Amino acid sequence: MELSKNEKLKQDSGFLRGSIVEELKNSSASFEKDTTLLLKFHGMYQQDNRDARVKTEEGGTEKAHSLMIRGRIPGGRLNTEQYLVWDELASRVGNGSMRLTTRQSIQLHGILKQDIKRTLQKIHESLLSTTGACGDIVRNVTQSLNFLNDPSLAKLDGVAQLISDHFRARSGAYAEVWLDDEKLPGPVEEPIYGDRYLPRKFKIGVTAAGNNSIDIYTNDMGFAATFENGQINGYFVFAGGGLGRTHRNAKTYARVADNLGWIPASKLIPVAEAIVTIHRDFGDRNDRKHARLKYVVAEKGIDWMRTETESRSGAKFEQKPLPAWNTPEYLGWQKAKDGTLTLGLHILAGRIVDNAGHSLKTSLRNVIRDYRLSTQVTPDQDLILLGIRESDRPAIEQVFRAAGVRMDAPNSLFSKALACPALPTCSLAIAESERTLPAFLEVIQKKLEKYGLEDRAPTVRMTGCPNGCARPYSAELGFAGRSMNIYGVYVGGDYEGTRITKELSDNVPLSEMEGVIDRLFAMWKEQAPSDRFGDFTHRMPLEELQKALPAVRPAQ
Ligand code: SRM
Ligand code: SF4
Repeated sequence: MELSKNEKLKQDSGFLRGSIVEELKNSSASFEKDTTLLLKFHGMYQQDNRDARVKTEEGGTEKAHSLMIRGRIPGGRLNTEQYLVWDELASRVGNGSMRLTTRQSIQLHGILKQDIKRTLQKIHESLLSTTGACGDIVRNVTQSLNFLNDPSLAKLDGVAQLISDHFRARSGAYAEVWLDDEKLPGPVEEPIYGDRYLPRKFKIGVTAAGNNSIDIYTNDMGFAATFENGQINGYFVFAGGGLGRTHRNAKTYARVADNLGWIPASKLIPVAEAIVTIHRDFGDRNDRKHARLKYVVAEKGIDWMRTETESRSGAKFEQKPLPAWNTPEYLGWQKAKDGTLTLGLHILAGRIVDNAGHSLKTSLRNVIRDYRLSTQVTPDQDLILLGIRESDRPAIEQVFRAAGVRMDAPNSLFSKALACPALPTCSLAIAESERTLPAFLEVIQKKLEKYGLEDRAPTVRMTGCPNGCARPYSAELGFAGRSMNIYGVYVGGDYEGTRITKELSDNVPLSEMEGVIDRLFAMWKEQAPSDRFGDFTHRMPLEELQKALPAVRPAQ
């Protein structure tokens, strides 16, 4: 069978080189379309600000192209210098903001083509990279939060790093193109990926069993460590999770990963490699919408997946009881086990920027620089400052207070809410998300207060299209853009992140949303006020919940 366009492009790219070097030399402000597909493997997306158009000499308008770059930052851990490099680049070559992501990374938007090489070099000099942050490859590895500096959890630093390094592209393309390293003699090989890499992206999370600060079930593969005498003695292994879907395409769906069982610690890499290569060999290379590992697991079955993983890795899965999950609260000041303090800062939709009366970016830079702090980005788009001396707390508080930055958790609705960037940067956005979130949350908060339910605010997550980047399908209440000002509404996920939502409707106009939320909360208050919203809506039959929808909805 003939290869699909993407597969052929990867195969013909000379292990991700394509014509990037040549195009960097020309005067065009943008890269060719095919090249933009390869650039993803190098950690960047060509975008245009969809609010802005530049005037052409002929009097028309055209897109103003720029690049978004995303870091490879295993576990979202950055030392002082690394944070400062991203901060400085955001102001110098980016659009002035840093965007913390739902996979514990950082994105910079608005970088011009001519600045990209030097930008990547600066990141490389700080011992971080952007390689493999996007593309059909293993992406940024997420890791549970260790805000109390727990020595057991700290063992996961090495695990996330090991997995990240193991699945890093071996091709010399990144070093040659961006870092001016010389081409190595002989054919460059990708021992794990091969010349067509994976059929699609692959996401991995690492945590301690019982600690679901990473939304482990939404990953292609997850490892939940168990401990004996403070050492990792094994892992529960999860495979086949993912959220991306397309409206009204039943072949695509969100799915929670299956628990394959427990393996001893020594089998970590063989099992990880077995699962990644199952995706490589069985993922659908003809239909990118159906190419994720979750479809292989769903269609071939969990027993097949277990047996195939065992035969490729030589491991044997043991079936053991899984500890109950919880999601630790990290916002605000806390005392770590080594006597230092940590400060978890809530960053609405992950956007670090200075606004009038709220100098978040500048104050963070000053505090991190002056007190030599390390940081961890969270999968909920927040930032934890680590290693603060108790004696420095008053001065740090003063800096944040003067900058208008609050240090405690805002109300529980805002604390847990997520939104993807959507408009104006995301080329796939069909509705607003990040920009509309604050006003949207205000409406929900008022309804919670109306019914006296604000202490049990649901996790609310919003996206500008069905791809699910801010994990709306594992929220208690999710919204995914269907078209401008129209959203799909999803309910029934759980606070612990083990369930996928059900679709209440894929077609609710924003103008009707307040009424829908009001009626849903009224039902919740009347029928199960002591339950969490996600548990209540999970239990209720869909037809009952759909009575909250407006009588007349837009044409399908
Ligand atoms: Fe995502 C594509 C932003 C996490 C599912 N995602 C995109 C792109 C790159 C749009 C594009 O392809 O042109 C978005 C860039 C927007 C912009 O302007 O910055 C984008 N995704 C994000 C981020 C920044 C959202 C955020 O609010 O933080 C997250 C970056 C994570 C990172 O650091 O690596 C982000 N994306 C996710 C997640 C959540 C996760 O991985 O934990 C998902 C759902 C889980 C999953 O993969 O199933 C997700 N993004 C997608 C998809 C749908 C994939 C699918 O299987 O169908 C796309 C579209 C695609 O790949 O074709 C996508
Ligand atoms: Fe873009 Fe859609 Fe992802 Fe939002 S969910 S960032 S709109 S691809």
